[in-house]
Amino acid sequence: MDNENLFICIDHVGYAVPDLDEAIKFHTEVLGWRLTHKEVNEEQGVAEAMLSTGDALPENAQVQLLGALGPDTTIGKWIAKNGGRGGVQQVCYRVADIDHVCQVLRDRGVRLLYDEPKTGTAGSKINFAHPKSTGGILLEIVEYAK
Ligand code: MC0
Repeated sequence: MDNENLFICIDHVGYAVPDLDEAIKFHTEVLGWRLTHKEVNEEQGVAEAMLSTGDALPENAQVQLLGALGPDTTIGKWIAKNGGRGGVQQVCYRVADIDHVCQVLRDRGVRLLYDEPKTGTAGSKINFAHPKSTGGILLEIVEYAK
């Protein structure tokens, strides 16, 4: 098997949170993370916040807080299944070329959720590997907007 480096780094760990404002407050005021970005992604059903320890383009892994836009969204259902509590919902790997990486993973038997990447944080391209094909972890793959 070709052992090229598919992933640049862990981009972020995504936490599902029942209350986004409360989670931002805890992560900034208690844990000392810095809020760098907030947006609503209707397609994914989330209001999200990115937290960093670095500047502009993050060199260190970030924390992503994911609040549900409603009970029937992915995050809403995940929290309900988790007894109303938040928790680690995903780990995200950063890549340079998402089409290439997704094709390599498909060829190796990994189940990608989307045929084509969708839009993620700050105009990035994203896809997900289903937890049933990764040993139980929901893996997001992100290519930053140029
Ligand atoms: C479900 N399962 C998980 C899981 N979600 N395992 C690990 N991590 C998770 N997050 C497992 C369940 O335990 C169950 O296993 C099986 O998968 C089916 O669960 P389900 O509750 O029926 O869930 P589904 O099938 O409705 O949804 C799972 C699926 C979904 C991965 C398809 O979460 C999805 O579409 N995720 C990708 C999109 C996403 O996460 N969007 C929100 C973040 P058992 O063994 O009980 O059968 S948006 C985002 O992250 C963007 C903004 C960004 O970063 O740019």
